[in-house]
Amino acid sequence: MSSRPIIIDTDPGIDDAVAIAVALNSPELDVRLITTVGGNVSVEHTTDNALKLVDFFEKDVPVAAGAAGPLIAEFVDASDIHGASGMEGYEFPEPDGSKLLPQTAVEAMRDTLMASDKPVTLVSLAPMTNVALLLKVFPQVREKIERIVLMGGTCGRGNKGVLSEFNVASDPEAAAIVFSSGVPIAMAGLDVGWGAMLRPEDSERIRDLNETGKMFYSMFGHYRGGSLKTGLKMYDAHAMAYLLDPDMYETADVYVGIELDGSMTKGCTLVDLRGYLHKPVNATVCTGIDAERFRTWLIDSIARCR
Ligand SMILES: [Ca+2]
Repeated sequence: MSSRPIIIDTDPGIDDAVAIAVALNSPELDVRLITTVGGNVSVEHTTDNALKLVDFFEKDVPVAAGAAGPLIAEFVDASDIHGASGMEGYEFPEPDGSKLLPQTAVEAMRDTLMASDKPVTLVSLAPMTNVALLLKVFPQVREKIERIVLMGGTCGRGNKGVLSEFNVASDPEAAAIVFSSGVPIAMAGLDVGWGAMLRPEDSERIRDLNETGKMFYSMFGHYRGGSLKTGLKMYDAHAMAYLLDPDMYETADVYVGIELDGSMTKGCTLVDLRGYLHKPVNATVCTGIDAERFRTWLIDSIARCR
């Protein structure tokens, strides 16, 4: 099987770093471009972090910097979870910057998509500002997008608001543009991240695998998406896991609406599992996870890294 082309839009972010490591080292994926956005930390930091990861894995993958903040909402980062730099806990060499494209993220995505001889999967691991702008500014790219596989949203409780997830609630208008775009969407939300935490023994196995495992273990010690003792949430890795091994998920093809008006619910994903809203299906949503299989998959994936 030839490898599948993907573009990753991301805000690394410790769980982003795990997802990127998996993708860059998967023989099944051909990472054509990484684009960055302000999210977990500022776009300056997320771009720097993406460049560090590409250098760490010695991959020839270009990086393009995108939006500094949401379309309308105020920018509020998650440095309380990922540390001030976004990838706290490991000292990477300073990237030389040779992989950084002069184009903006949206231009680079357009160029990469239009130059591709086959449809490209867009993997969104961050607030969807760049993806929304891409779809609005360059609508001709739609036919080149196989689908958008995203980490975002939730079927139940939230991690930014009571019922809202960080990536969607950080830029609700962008998420609304993406979910109403007509491009096929697969959504791995908070539920699967919570349903398949990395246990202490899993983190220790990862540490002992290789250089990459040691790098992640030292970042895990600073990650506040759980803890090394209580278990770690690997949210963004689920987008990559769904892309590579969808059978480990239970899914439902449903309508997902993005709440834009609620004074207490703005940024909620209304995952209409029971069809109350009588709206056409716009997403395949992960509703369940085989946790044991995910953990084994993740450890095997990191074992393939340097
Ligand atoms: Ca992320």
